Amino acid sequence: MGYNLPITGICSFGKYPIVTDLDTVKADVAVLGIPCDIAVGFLSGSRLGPRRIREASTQYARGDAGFYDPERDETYLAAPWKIVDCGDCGIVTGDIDATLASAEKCVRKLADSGAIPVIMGGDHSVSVPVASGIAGLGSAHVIQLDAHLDWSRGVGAQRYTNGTPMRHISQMNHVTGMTQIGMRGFGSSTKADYAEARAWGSDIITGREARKLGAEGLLERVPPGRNYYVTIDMDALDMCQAPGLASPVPGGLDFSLLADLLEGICRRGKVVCFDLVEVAPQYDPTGATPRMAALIMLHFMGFILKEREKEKNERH
Ligand SMILES: [Mn+2]
Repeated sequence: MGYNLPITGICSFGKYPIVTDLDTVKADVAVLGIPCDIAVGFLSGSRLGPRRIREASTQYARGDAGFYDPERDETYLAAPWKIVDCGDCGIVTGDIDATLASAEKCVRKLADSGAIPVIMGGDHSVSVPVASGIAGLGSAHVIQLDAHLDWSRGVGAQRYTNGTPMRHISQMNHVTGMTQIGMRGFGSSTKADYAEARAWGSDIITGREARKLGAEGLLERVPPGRNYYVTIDMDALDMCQAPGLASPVPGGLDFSLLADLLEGICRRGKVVCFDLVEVAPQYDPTGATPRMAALIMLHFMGFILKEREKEKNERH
């Protein structure tokens, strides 16, 4: 086969091995796409997120050697850590209930396998089956990075939109609390939604506060020592850093703050699952958004496994 260059071969996430039979996953991290964007009210297109993120990610593939980061002077994701790409869960065109049920089943299989599920949306409705799919991992504190609160009641009889996931997730028995970071912008959510989220017990940190606090200050607001499920809506980032989205908003976080925060979260407790949603690549002719998404995923996977590495070394 010759050299395994990024431009050759089959386009899996990070060029990691493909395992599409979810009953046979044996890995430390399992990447899965949920290409569903039928819950979006305005700009659809995030169904193409997983495909474009995979394509962008191949450029960075480093295989068993892992990734050296000169800023942290660490090598991440090197062997023997095993990462696999499980492809996409099945979706049912036009049927949100069937699609989310399919997604939940897939996420549960990954969680049961012992791998850390890493999920690519799709619109933010896919976080509902992600959160319910990891119920078997025990109680979890949810950390949401987003421009929007996503605590709406939905539209008419439709309870699932990309503006409702956090309300659904708050009702799950295994969810013990929530830190919501990055909220901002005119019309992001109603005053009543904010009041209800606060009354439920959510800690809401606006985009302006987040930039002021920095990663260290933000981490102090996260309850320590918990299992965390982290949901990254790419519109948490400033729209100039990630314009290919269903609902881009200015005044957001930049990559360095986000990366420092994700690294700190891994030290604060145990990240058991994360998802990254809302990349709609067709609105970004530069291709920067799926590229940013791929790099955020690789960094976060690296930070998570680095902490597990340190734990193992301390035990020996
Ligand atoms: Mn969202």
